[in-house]
Amino acid sequence: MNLPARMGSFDPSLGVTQQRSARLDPPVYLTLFPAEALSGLTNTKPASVLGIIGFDGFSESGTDTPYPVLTLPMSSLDEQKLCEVWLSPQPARYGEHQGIRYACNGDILFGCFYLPEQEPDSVETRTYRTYCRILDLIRLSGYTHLIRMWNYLPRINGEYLGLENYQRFCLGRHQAFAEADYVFDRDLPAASAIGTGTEGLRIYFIASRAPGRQIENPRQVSAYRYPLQYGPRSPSFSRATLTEFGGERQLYLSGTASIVGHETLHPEDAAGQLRETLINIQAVLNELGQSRIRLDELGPDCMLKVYVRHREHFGIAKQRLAETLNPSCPVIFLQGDICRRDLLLEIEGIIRLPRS
Ligand code: 3EB
Repeated sequence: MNLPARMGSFDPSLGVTQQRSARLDPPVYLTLFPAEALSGLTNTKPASVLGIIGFDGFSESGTDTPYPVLTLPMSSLDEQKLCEVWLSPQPARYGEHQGIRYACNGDILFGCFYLPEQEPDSVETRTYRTYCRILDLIRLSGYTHLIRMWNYLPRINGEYLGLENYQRFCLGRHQAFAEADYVFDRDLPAASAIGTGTEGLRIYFIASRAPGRQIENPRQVSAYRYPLQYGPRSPSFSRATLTEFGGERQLYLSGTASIVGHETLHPEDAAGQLRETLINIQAVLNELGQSRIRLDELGPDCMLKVYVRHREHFGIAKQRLAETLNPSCPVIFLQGDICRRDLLLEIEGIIRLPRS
């Protein structure tokens, strides 16, 4: 596990604000903390925390923290158990809207939602209703631009009446965006859609007051233009969103896989899929023009999250990434199902860019 240097000296007795001014400078939105160090964090300056995302075994969920907390039922594959701590350079305000817990700070809104399984409703209906609530919240709150969505659903590759759960998820999401008059090549957020082991739909997201810039990958057909063979409604997400808030420029990179055009390459070859995925990520980074950055230049203020379908591919993924990346770039490895059955892995990222 690669960790930013600042984490090695993390002292749980320090408040977040002190911690930030001491080491997290300039303002960082996302940082990775050892899960066991969090108790120190939660007792101090909670208004600087936008939210926390934990993974399997994380014990904070359901507690009475003022900020949103979501635990994803996915195993971390590295020994060190980390969680995502979303921080705010300004004090945050907290609220709840139709079950969505959120934090906002004048620039962005960070929201989490957990919907337990409800038998009579289909995946598409549950997804549609959830997306409608999210779109409702961002309209009402003034943080009207969706930047990034993380979607976690059970049995993503499972099939019911001839339609996969992922395709059903895509139906519901598409309907909500279409009804909200989204312009698909301008307004779609970056996203990930990953299968987890247990029941319930879990979504977290970032929306902002200022629009981000949608970025597509010239090596890939835009997902929202995939042909019908992948499902009756195409996946509604962009390859990346470029944002600027709090004086920072960040690229939110969607889950990226071994797809060229619209087809999966290297089925059953994890190393081949990893190589193709990195080429795809570099292709998106190249779309940044003047501010383009090389994958091997990503530093401690970036983060990559790698999902592998089968635990046995963790070793090869970790090794190949270590050969490519700068060791200062943090990487989390999680076990999760990828939305296409023939995909073995997927990589998403948050990339901080030099100031313009
Ligand atoms: C792909 O490129 C791989 O449906 O939100 C990656 C990231 C994928 C997000 C989504 C799907 C999604 O089509 C799958």
